[in-house]
Amino acid sequence: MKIELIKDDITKIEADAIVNAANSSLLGGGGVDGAIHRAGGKQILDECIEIRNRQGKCKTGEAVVTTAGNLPAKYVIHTVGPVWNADEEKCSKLLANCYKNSLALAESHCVKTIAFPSISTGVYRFPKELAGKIAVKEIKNFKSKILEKVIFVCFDEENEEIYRTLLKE
Ligand code: AR6
Repeated sequence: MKIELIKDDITKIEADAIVNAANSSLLGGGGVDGAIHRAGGKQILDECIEIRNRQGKCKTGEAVVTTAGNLPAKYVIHTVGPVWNADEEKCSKLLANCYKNSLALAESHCVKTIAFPSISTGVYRFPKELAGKIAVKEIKNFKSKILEKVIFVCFDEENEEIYRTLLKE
């Protein structure tokens, strides 16, 4: 599986799936979540509401999938990252689950290319370096016959630098 790094707005990425750093309500918010819902249009929110009506809220570490409305991607995979707190071990495990569950869901939808933002490193204040390490580790550990390319989409220079260093190791 190929791994790429770019500094961009994830809503512009032409991958089969892009991942959204959502919250458990699935009803939108700020940051990358706000950007995806704004650019993708009402269809994404309508599908999120359907999912909520079917299964309730999305728990931290879990993921759900919708189509991508007006975005160039085919799917949006919404995953809920942990809000950073003193329990580093628990937060790390939950963040790892976001990547694992998003990748598994992508694979079950025959996704070949997927783009991830740096989940939890904005409003949820997860330390960027540790979040990057977890993201890279989970992607490298995921063995897939379907997925061909994972794109890390960094929005800020600090994350870009962190991922650049991690991917060289
Ligand atoms: N493209 C790519 N990355 C982005 C974009 C974008 N358009 N916009 C922001 N980022 P955040 P979280 C980066 O706060 O920490 C929302 O309100 C940003 O620089 O979007 O998981 C949700 O509804 C950061 O590195 O998500 C939740 O309530 C990363 O995306 C809560 O925020 C994640 O920042 C989730 O917080």
